[in-house]
Amino acid sequence: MGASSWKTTLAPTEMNLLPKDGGATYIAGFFDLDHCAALFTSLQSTIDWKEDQLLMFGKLITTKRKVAWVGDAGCSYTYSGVKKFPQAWTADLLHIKHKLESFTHSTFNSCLLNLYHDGNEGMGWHSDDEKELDPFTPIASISLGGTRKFAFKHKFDKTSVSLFLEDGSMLLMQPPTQEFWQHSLTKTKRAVAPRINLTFRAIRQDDD
Ligand SMILES: O=C(O)CCC(=O)C(=O)O
Ligand SMILES: [Mn+2]
Repeated sequence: MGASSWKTTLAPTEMNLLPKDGGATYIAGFFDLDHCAALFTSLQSTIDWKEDQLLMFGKLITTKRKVAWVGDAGCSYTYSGVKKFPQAWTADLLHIKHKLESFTHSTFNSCLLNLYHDGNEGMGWHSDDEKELDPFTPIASISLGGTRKFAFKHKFDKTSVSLFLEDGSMLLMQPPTQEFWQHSLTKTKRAVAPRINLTFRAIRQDDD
């Protein structure tokens, strides 16, 4: 394929990272670095961050990682056995949401925010496939702050794919990725800067 034909499809860095059963596209520099630093600071103070609570083996576990669930009124979300009610959108999040919506031609009504203080905090293998989520809308993931390793593992043949999510990047997970792949954010002993991740999602409100 000649370089001139790339422009009609995706840039080489924006190709599907998954070999089958879904699609994941990584876009470095979706936000420029000055904007990222400002967004990080602003999100730290405008969002009501809470430690996450997960039901594991019948016990309620509190994580060090902080989370927040933001969305349209009525977009409640249950994951790991705990029901979350949404905080209202902030100006920053609406700005990002609109940029993502015009880029992806999809509509998002909610966003899960995670704040990882250091490399001891990560997220284990899971799929974003809860019944409230519209399985036909992609999930758009924005990374701000320290670079972290993110991995996919196929549910059936265990094929794995990993990449580093950099400050200001966007990872777009297309249907039916959540049906066939799990993903995780790997913990690391490396010194890494704090990181905020935003995943924009579509909740099926009529199921609530
Ligand atoms: O922090 C990340 O990049 C992943 C977060 C994630 O998978 C989730 O919030 O469901
Ligand atoms: Mn996830």
